[in-house]
Amino acid sequence: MGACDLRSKRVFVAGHRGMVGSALVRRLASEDCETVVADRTELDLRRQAEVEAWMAAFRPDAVFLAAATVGGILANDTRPAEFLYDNLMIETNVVEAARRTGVGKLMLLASSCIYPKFAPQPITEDALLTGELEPTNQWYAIAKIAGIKLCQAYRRQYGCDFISVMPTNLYGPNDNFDLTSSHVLPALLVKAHAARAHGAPALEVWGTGVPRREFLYVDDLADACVFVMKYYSGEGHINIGTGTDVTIRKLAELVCRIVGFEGELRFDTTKPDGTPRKLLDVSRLAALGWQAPTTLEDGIRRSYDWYLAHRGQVRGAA
Ligand code: GFB
Repeated sequence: MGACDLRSKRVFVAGHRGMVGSALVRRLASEDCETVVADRTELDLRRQAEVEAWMAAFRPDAVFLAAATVGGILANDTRPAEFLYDNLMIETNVVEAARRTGVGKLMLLASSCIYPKFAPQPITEDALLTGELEPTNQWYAIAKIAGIKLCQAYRRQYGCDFISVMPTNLYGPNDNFDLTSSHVLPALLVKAHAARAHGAPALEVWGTGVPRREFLYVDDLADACVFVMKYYSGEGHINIGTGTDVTIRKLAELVCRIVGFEGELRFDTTKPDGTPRKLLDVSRLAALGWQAPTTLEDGIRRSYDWYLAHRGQVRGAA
């Protein structure tokens, strides 16, 4: 186990239609490897027999496990069974099939919401399982914690080079812009765009605006994942973030400035705030030699440009 050279390798990106998977496919285009993907119509990752048959047929050398049922705070809170069942099944099936077919290296992508609700900030990797989870996303968190543990268990028992990374809140091209299931950043872009277009006096922001969040542009995440895949091997998971965070109020103000909406912000405190803060400690990643190149402002501008160019095709577009 050790460094993983992707040259001439067949690399499976599970979840290539999602925001993260599609960014990984874009990033891998500049590596000298063969990227393989499977459409949802031909492979349902929640079905063990389908996953095992597909993996046996395609025999990838490396796997990025970026497939997951994901969503924002409301989707997590209202669809607990899907978030738990889908994610447990996807992880278990892909990890076991990877072992059976001799995959040389696998990376599982988890999420910063696996950490305790009141973890000391910035959150180091060691904070895992040291306290209670945030209730709105505990179902997703439990599934992702199981995924990390799966990778560790397969390392210990079978010697598989399976690793996991913990991305912070992500945004970028191919994000989900449906206001009922999206994360905050795409939601604010849609709302600010619609508010400007309709000359609305105000824009509604969920919660108090006080929580703090860290945001990583998804192409930076993909670059970090490829970097970690190549140069890291170990039982401990690695945080991936920018190392800085903002309040939701500041984020909304920044989005409004970029979109050109000049009305006021109205906070809907009947909606949940979620965890007060989740800023990742990224010193382990920095020590390996990677840091995020894209500023929040640049990333939001690029996301907004992407949204404007693809508005006709995305769910929930205004
Ligand atoms: O991005 P978000 O949905 O997820 O919400 P979490 C972040 C913060 O933004 C919360 C506020 O305090 C929301 O109340 N917010 C303000 C909004 N306006 C809006 C809006 O219009 N839409 C949304 N969605 N939020 C998720 C977890 O937590 O983070 C997932 O539920 C996952 O499991 C993801 O881990 C990264 O950051 O609170």
